[in-house]
Amino acid sequence: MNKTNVIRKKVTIIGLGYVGLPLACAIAKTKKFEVCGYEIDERKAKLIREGISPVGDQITQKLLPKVKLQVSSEDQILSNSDYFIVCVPTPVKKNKLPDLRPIEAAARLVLKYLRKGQYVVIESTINPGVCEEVILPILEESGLKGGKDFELSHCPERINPGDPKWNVLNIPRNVGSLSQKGNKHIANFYRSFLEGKVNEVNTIKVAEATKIIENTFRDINIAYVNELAKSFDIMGIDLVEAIQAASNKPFSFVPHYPSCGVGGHCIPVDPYYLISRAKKAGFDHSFLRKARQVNNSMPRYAVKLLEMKLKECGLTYESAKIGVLGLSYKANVGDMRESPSLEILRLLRQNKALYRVYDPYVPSMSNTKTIEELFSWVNVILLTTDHKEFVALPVGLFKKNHIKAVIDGKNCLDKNGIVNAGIIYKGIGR
Ligand code: SAJ
Repeated sequence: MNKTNVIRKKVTIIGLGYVGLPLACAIAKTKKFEVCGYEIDERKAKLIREGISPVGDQITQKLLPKVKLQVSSEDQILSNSDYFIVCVPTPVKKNKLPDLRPIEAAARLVLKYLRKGQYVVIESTINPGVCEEVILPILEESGLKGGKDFELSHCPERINPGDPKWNVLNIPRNVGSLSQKGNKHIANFYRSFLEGKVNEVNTIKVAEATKIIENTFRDINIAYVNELAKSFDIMGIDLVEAIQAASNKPFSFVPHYPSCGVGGHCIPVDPYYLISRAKKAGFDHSFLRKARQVNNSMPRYAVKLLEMKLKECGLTYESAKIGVLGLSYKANVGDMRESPSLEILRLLRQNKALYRVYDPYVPSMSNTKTIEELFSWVNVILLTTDHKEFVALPVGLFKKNHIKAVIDGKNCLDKNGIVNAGIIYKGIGR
């Protein structure tokens, strides 16, 4: 019992990954609730119990050692919860169709402990329809009625890994529920531990659609500049400079930049959820599918540029020694999910290329220990992740190690400096 002897409501978060763990810390920080976490991976659960965050989230690393969390990989921890918040992955299968098994398994766990008067919130990214067509039927196997005996809500997560400004506390959120009354309650529940605005939308489907729209918007805009990169490379126009110039238009231009590919567990995945659900309803999102094809073509495009530049400097796959800088999908994080680097390495192996890899955020998968060690062995550089350690690389390092060509897959290196040093440089659209 806490000081005021008020019985605190129990919140159980299912899935303590990059979404669930920051959320658990944000709720526990208020001391208004008894906060529990169900984490299927006992190794992660043990680390969290020891106050060590398995996710590189700044808020979590700051708060975890200070807050009280009960964490277990046994599902009994879900018993007597007043709120369940589901934060499990929603990936796609190899055939790019939604893989709802994790979220169905989470729904079945909740079903086991579902009682009248409880609230179930889904934070995982899902397409419109998943709550009412997949999750609700599972929960109603209890004989209880959603929107009446218990509430089902969707509050899409918006965690942006590695973002120094936006975090679980200050990011605005949207929430939709089966019933208006339940939605008001859940919105106020979130307002009791978040600083950001909590917006109530009219239906659960609108809430499901918001996140999908946000991420599909990003995917098509990246595909747009990736296709521009291919035409500007032929026309010899620096697309990156053109986009930077277009960005000084004070309204209605949102810059995105070409690169060797689109990775992560959101942007390259979420559009497939919408494509698949709309297809079931009889609509073919040909534009979204095309955007996915363009973005999926970029790793191969980067390797094509590499082959062009090898020829230009008189090298072949047999004589070139390629240094691959980067494994993770995004700058300054060690997350390799859907990373373009992995597809690029597969293509290099297919061509029997000689290569070394270095990613400071993924030492376990790097086969060199330092940037200097990699540079001392290679004669060509292929950058695939724009980590801050790579962006700052001095041109002298390239010169000292007699690098013949640089393929800049994230357009983040000192192009002019490298060119002026007499080294062949090729970016993506640059
Ligand atoms: N990328 C480009 N060009 C761009 C932007 C990104 O090629 O102009 C590539 C990145 O290199 C990366 C991939 O796309 O491989 C995804 O990058 P991202 O910055 O979108 O990073 P994510 O996957 O962490 O996306 C998250 C998402 N947040 C949530 O889903 C809650 C997304 O909605 C955000 O828009 C995004 O962060 C963000 O804005 O940073």
